[in-house]
Amino acid sequence: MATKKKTPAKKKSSRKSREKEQKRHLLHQMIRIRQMEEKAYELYTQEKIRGFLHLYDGEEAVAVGVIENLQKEDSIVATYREHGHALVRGVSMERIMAEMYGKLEGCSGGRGGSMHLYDKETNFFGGSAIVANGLPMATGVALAYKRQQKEAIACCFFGEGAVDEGEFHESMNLAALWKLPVLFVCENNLYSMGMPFELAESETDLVTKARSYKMKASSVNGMDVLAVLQEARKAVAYARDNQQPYFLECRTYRYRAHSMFDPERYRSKEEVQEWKKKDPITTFAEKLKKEQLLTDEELQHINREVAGEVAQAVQFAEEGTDEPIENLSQFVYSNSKN
Ligand SMILES: Cc1ncc(C[n+]2csc(CCOP(=O)(O)OP(=O)(O)O)c2C)c(N)n1
Repeated sequence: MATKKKTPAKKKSSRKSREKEQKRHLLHQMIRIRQMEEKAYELYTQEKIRGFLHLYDGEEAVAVGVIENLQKEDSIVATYREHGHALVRGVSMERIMAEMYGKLEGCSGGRGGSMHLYDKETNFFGGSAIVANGLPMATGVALAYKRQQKEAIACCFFGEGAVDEGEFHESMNLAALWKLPVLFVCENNLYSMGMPFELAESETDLVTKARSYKMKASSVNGMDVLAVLQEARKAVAYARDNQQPYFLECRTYRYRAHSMFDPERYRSKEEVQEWKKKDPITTFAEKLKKEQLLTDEELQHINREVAGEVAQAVQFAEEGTDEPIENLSQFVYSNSKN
């Protein structure tokens, strides 16, 4: 049977509807992260979530824009500020929330908590409390992929605070020297706890720093999801096609305190407010409205739908199982049961 050729007008309209779908998907993903984090904050103040909690509000465009470009077989290594990365990678909000509650149904069986989300299904290798710890892990994963002749890449997210650490330099050097397919994504939110970036670095141009390892590198506005999406697309393709590392700096900002114990004496409220004017979600929603790809009603609908997902995740965590005391020594010693 002869296939009908699409007329230019039809082609244009299907391109437009694909574009609309993708842009709304990006917005939806960022809203999912934002609402989940807002709820986590609330639950922490109610002592439902305990231990440390590092929230990602303000930085959503980075995780969403980068992860959108990854394939299923690629892997992700992140930091303790990783709820959003796990979520957009495909770990369910229910399992993330249950993990924050320390319940058995959590993605790390309730053993990791907020900082140690892990999921084998989606190649999500955590979640780690140690600054810069993800870089050598991702480098090792990429080395394994290369030796197994897989097409996959390892994608590593870390803050600019990690750039001071020896592990950063060791990993960058080996990844470049051994030509490993790692995408190093630096989420430069300007503060490492209370330490401003410019007081910690002799070279604040991170692209220059990365290039000193003969690594291809670029920098992007991390508050703009489309800019991140496009730059990460090039970076991912480069790493995959050339079997080489790539360093991508995303310039962003965290709205909340470093963790839940931080009086925030290192910055002013005005500074935070200024950054909020560049909010990745509201600016993107406005842009879509201007382009007539989104209406106010549709935005409300997305927000309501996500609120329902959050409520369901909380219920799942509330109803989850506390680990029995007999399990206390499990996974601790190599000769223990299980
Ligand atoms: C090796 C190590 N040194 C110090 C700390 C204490 N610490 C925890 S978070 C943090 C700040 C890291 O900031 P950055 O890497 O910029 O990431 P962000 O928290 O801004 O996302 C520090 C110094 C740690 N966890 N590990």
